[in-house]
Amino acid sequence: MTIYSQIYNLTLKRKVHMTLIDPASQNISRSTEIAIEAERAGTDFFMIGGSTSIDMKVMDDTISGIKKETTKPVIIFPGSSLMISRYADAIYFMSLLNSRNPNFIIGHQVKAAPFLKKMGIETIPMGYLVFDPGMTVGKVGEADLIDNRNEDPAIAYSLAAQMLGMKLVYLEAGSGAPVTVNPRIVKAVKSQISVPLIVGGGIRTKENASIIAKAGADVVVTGTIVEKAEKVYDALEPIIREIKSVV
Ligand code: 1GP
Repeated sequence: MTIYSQIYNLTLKRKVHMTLIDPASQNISRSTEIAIEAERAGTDFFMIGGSTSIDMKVMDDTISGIKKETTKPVIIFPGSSLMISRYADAIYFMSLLNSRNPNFIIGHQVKAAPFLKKMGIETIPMGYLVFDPGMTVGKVGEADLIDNRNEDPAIAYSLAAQMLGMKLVYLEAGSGAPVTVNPRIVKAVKSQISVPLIVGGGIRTKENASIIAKAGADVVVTGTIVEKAEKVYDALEPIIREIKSVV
């Protein structure tokens, strides 16, 4: 079964949690340790990447290290065309639709496509939308940040993503954001699209996670929490339990 089918089928049954591990934030053995603890805490998928560009060697070493020690699928969450690895199970073939720079919409994708074809890795087309406050990805991705108070632009972008054939829509507040994407916006977008909806950025408590899942996120992503926590399992387990309990 493809990784996309696994994501899709799981979202039909319950809310899904993904753990983002950014190889730029720690060394390889710490990334592996985080993955082991996150799996023990019940995460469903690993997303490896971030907005700081990392070379293929670090991506290869991080992903092969994680694959050796864990069983959940690994999906690349690329910040550039260099962030690819043959060890991953799939890659988000993502387009930052609200970037002012065409490289983030289609440029990196064109560069990476021939390599991805050779690797034979599964590509999952995803519309990636960065909201105010945007944080590093907003700056690096030169995003024309989407208003976090007004549903209409968010709905229009999400519908455009789906109409372009993208199989996932990701609403992003930015890693480490002081606020999440507005739950009102999550709800409005969810009511308009039929592809799975991913929400991330600034989710650090089980209360936040619950609000975002109840608003309509099919997949909730957390990253910073595992980088900051001394005890990854203790920090993550209550959040994941909460997400999975939302019906
Ligand atoms: C960032 O949405 C992810 O791309 C996760 O954000 O690091 O704030 O959990 P956090």
